[in-house]
Amino acid sequence: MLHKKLKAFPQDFLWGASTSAYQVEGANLEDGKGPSCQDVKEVPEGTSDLTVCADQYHRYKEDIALMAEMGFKTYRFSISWSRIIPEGTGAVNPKGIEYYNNVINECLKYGIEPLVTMFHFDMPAALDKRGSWSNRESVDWFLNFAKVMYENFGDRVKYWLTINEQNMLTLVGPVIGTLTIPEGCTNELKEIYQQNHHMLVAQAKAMALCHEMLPGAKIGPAPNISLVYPASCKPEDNLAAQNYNAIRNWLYLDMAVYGVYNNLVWAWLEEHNATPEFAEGDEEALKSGHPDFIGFNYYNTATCEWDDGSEELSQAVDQQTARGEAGMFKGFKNPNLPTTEFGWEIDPMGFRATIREMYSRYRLPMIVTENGLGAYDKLTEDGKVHDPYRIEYLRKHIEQVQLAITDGCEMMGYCPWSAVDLISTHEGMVKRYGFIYVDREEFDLKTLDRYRKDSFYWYKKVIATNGEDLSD
Ligand code: BGP
Repeated sequence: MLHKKLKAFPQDFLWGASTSAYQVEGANLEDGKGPSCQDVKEVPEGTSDLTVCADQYHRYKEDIALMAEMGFKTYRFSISWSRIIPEGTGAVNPKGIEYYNNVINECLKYGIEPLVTMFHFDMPAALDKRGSWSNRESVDWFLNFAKVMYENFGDRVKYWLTINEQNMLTLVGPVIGTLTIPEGCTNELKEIYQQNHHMLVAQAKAMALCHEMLPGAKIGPAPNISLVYPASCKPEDNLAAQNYNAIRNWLYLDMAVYGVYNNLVWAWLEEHNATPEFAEGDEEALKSGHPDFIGFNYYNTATCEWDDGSEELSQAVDQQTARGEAGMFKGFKNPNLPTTEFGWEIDPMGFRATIREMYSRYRLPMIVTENGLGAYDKLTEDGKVHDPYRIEYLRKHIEQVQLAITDGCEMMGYCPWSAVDLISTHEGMVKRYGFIYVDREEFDLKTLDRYRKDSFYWYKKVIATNGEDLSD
């Protein structure tokens, strides 16, 4: 649709950026924090561990001051479960509560709305030992953690996100370092979708509890949504795209919003004897969630073609790689899209298409909780970081958000990844996303000083003009 006149971003649009606890905080075993699965995993060769990260635990004041300087309206960060409850269940760590109180208060001091992710890839290691999400009790563990957060922070936090990228936990758990399969398991697919089911129930219950305990707050899911294109206009490629859209995207949002399993995914799981078991009360619990909005991460679209099921397909490399499922779909390299230095396709127009599709399916306001470009940034001798490629990437994506708003989609905010440089899920420190450069290398911690990148000044102007001026 060509628009003659673009609609402006809403006056209360939440401009900000995102991070996650295990990737940014460091201090991973300090002040009573228990280890999470991220602290005990084997990190990919050549990449840093998660001991220090960007050291935000000790530098949150400086980081939040810089965010305030950029004019942030919101800061999306996550709360580390094992910093709050070191063993995952049981005793609460007062130092953990104190830390997040400080972060929240520091944000509010500058008028920055905290947007809190409750769970971002960091299951307490103690709970991993008890079977992680495979254990039915995980629903109660999570609900208890949610309650502790609502009790301690609910007087000030108005926006909550449940589980970051539950779809990626399910689809590419090993890449992120989160998949735990119990010994003796004979049907891995069933086990994974049982874990997924527990997360879905836990999420729905946490949303319902939020509404009960904090009537003024808003809560939503935060999956990674990438619209899937068919590789051609062949009818079978279109069916393949529908299959992958269901498995990758709609399963999670159909559940969060309507509390029902996507029928295509259910039929596929049936084929593999992998449908999850429902415990008593799950059906009602799933329908009781009712998110107030949808948070979603977008990096690029996916493309796939028909698969006739005759051969084994390669598995996904990471979050943004369309994998294959025999007889369902096969990943296809889209020849129309450029890629980042790390091989992820770049598709701003697909961002608009993704937003349009989500809005037509769910009719809920949406906030972008991640979007961004990972690159090898360089600090110059005079303390500058010239990142025109990031400015270009973000500009093109923000333009598409405005087009989607003009299309009639309700958008609440935009939080690119990431506020500050941090450790990537599996590609270390060298894959940088931040507006704020952190002076450290993969293994050499250097000064950990902060520097404003060129994109910092650019984003500051974007926010100051409420998205009207996107020029350099
Ligand atoms: C998302 C995760 C983030 C983040 C981002 C960039 O999938 O929610 O935690 O890391 O992707 O990915 P990567 O670090 O792999 O480049």
